[in-house]
Amino acid sequence: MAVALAERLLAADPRALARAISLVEEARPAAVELLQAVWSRTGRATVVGVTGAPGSGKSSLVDRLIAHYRTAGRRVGVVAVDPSSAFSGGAILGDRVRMQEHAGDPGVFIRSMATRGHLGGLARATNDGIDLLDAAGYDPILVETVGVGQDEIEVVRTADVVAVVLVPGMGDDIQAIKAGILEIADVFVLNKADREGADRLEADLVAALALAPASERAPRPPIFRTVAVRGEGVPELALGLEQCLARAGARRRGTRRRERAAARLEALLAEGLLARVRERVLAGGVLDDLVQQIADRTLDPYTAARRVLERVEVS
Ligand SMILES: Nc1nc2c(ncn2[C@@H]2O[C@H](COP(=O)(O)OP(=O)(O)O)[C@@H](O)[C@H]2O)c(=O)[nH]1
Ligand SMILES: [Mg+2]
Repeated sequence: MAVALAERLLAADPRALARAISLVEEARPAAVELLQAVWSRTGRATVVGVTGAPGSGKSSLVDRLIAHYRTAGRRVGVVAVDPSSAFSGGAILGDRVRMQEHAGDPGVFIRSMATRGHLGGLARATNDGIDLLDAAGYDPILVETVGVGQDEIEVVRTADVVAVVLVPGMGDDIQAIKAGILEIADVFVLNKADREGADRLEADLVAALALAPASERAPRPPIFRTVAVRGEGVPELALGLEQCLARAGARRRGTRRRERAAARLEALLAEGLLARVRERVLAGGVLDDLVQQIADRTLDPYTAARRVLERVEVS
């Protein structure tokens, strides 16, 4: 079954792709076979991460970027991990109209994923989804995530290039969004530049970035102003993303890909080892006993963990 599906996927059959991503989301055993079968055909696409607060205009930007890449003749894949994503069929009329624009285009594949409820985690489902789109020949692959929460940041952190979207008047305080998200930006997008406060936001951002001195290896991220709903500034942004990729070069691409590979392998190992420990050491009430002792304070958690680990034979 997986082989036939893999063949259809590699031939860029959109129905096979949709099916494959569902298998991945549901963490079905067939998904593993499928990924194994197509793995050697992945790693070709450029992955562009777009992240920012809900409502900052990520989907609107992604929509305009799709149009930009389509004009250049590229086949575009989108994975949107955002509960408020326009691509999940948001109720706003404008969103539906935008979606329809690309709906009939075989050169565009858009998939939205829920932020919760993935067995094995959101990061795994998203990374697997990216690989499937990659195997099907979509390039670039745009990944939209809300820049809130560790899971969501983890998902885009290792994209080949990361755009962080900010909007004027967002709590009027750059500090509020500083944690974790400023650090992962290769490029900043000040969207909704048609609104008041864009100058102030840019000044605040520049001040915040000045605190972390730019080195040659990590230049200060460029800042682009956009009005996504009108497409203003989007060609400049797309060019900025290209330049960033070109400037960073093969070395950073290699580093990011190794980071992504390491994170994926470690996540699978952690999951697999825990399952093994549960099965081989903690079954038959052993886990409950240990938990009770820790809760009763007759055993400390460190000693408990050490005892369990001593009984695990890894190799
Ligand atoms: N005024 C203005 N509104 C925008 C702009 N970009 C997006 N919006 C609106 O902001 C809302 C949220 O946009 P959306 O793309 O769904 O944001 P997301 O949640 O980050 O994906 C929608 O109503 C958009 O029409 C912009 O540049 N200017
Ligand atoms: Mg969205």
